[in-house]
Amino acid sequence: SYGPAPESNAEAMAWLEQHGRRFGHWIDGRFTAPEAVFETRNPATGAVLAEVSQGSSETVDQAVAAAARAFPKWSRTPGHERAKVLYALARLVQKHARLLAVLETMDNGKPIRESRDIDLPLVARHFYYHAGLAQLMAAEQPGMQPLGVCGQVIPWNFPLLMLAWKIAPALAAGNTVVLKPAEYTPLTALLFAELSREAGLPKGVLNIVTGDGETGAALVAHPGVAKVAFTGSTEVGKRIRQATAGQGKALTLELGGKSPYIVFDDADLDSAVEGLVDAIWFNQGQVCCAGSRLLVQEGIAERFHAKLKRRMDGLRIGDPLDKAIDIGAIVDPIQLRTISAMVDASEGEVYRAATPLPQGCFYPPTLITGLSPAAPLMQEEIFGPVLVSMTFRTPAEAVELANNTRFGLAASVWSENINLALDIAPKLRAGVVWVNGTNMFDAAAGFGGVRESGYGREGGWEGLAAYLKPAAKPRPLKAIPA
Ligand code: TXE
Repeated sequence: SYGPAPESNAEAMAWLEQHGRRFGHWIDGRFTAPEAVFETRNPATGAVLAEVSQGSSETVDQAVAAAARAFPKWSRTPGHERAKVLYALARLVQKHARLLAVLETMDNGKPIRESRDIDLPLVARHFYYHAGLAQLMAAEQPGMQPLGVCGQVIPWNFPLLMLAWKIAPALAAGNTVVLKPAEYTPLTALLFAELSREAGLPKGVLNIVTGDGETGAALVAHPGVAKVAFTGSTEVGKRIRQATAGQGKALTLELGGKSPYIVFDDADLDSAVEGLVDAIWFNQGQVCCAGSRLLVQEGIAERFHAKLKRRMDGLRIGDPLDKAIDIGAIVDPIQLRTISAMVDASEGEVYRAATPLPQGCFYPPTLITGLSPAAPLMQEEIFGPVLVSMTFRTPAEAVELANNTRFGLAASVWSENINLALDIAPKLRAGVVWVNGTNMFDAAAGFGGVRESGYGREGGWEGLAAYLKPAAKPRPLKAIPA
């Protein structure tokens, strides 16, 4: 252990035990009896945490039916009443932040410092923000109404945060929800479901169906679902777009990325190195907008790589519950094998951090240089702690290389010359461009991609608008007294 003592998992284990470590789905405000269970494990130790249920198409039917029954009342509940429930949810997330953070870290393998200091505060912020929007909606979005039952499918890299991104706007707008968490990380969604009852969310407004891609596909295809929101791989996103195309369903997709991180020769190099640690090694690089493609100006490349390698060697890998850990476990051995195989097949020069690597589902921070722009690792999302690096000479070349990708989620530009940075930023094809920074998120700022990174925005008024449609009948205007 690097820290004084790892964060205690006692409360999280007690919660799991309270449920006999076996979970059904959350439908109509209660847990169903467990069915066809599968195991969810702690990737850092390999230990089974609990068994959860594999939702069938019948389960999805039940959940969609519950959400449809709850819709008429919830959609007509005044915005300020919906806001009350969202505020209560935000406060309950804060009250149980430690338990939620530990459970998240155990199920996902991410460092407790990240789940505690980044994920959980952003989750609470998302509910507070959308409570505010629910209250303002009638005034700000007159003539708009919710869509109906929303089917939401989320990934495993930020289980609770992605749940918040999906359900907070949906509920604020007056929709009801069936959400399917990822099969690797279902636990915090189930705990959250219990909190939703405590917060006073009426039964059926939020339903959680666990299971794998088949369960997700059944939800997406369900005729009772009016809108689909998906975050995950580009491959599955494309399949979902095809599946929903003929059904007239509203759709938002937040998919993969290969985001460029551009460092000019006049950048503050120490800050750029720190930013890069955050960009590619936050959450073991399992981040859709990870700055996974370094473009560094030729004249400083050697110096920058040397600084970066020193910093990589100092990163601490180990028990994710250890408060001093920088790098936790990879979410699952399957993902670990994928990352390993991609790096092993690379023709570049591979540098692995000289930091001690624990046994198990861990992968070291890795830097790969000497690849051509067309090399597979330059083009494909690795979704692990692996950075690829190349050099450029001129700003125009930096822009060309940065845009040489099928993705377009995020980008970072580092330069002390603000004129240069602000000239480059709008030329980058990406949903968000950060200047001298990275990974800056806020509930009020719409987030999303272009090209194969998906479309639609989550967060802000734009994100809320994705859960609304023009009202079927215009509201009669009250006569204005003369
Ligand atoms: O993703 P999937 P996986 C990328 C990343 C990673 C790769 C594989 O490159 O290495 O995807 O990860 C559900 N219809 N990202 O296999 O399969 C699934 O059950 C409906 C990037 O885990 O996309 C889970 O809940 N749903 C990414 C969710 O989709 C389906 C985050 C994501 O799983 C489905 C995750 C189907 N046909 C992975 N098939 C990001 N952009 O943040 C699967 N699912």
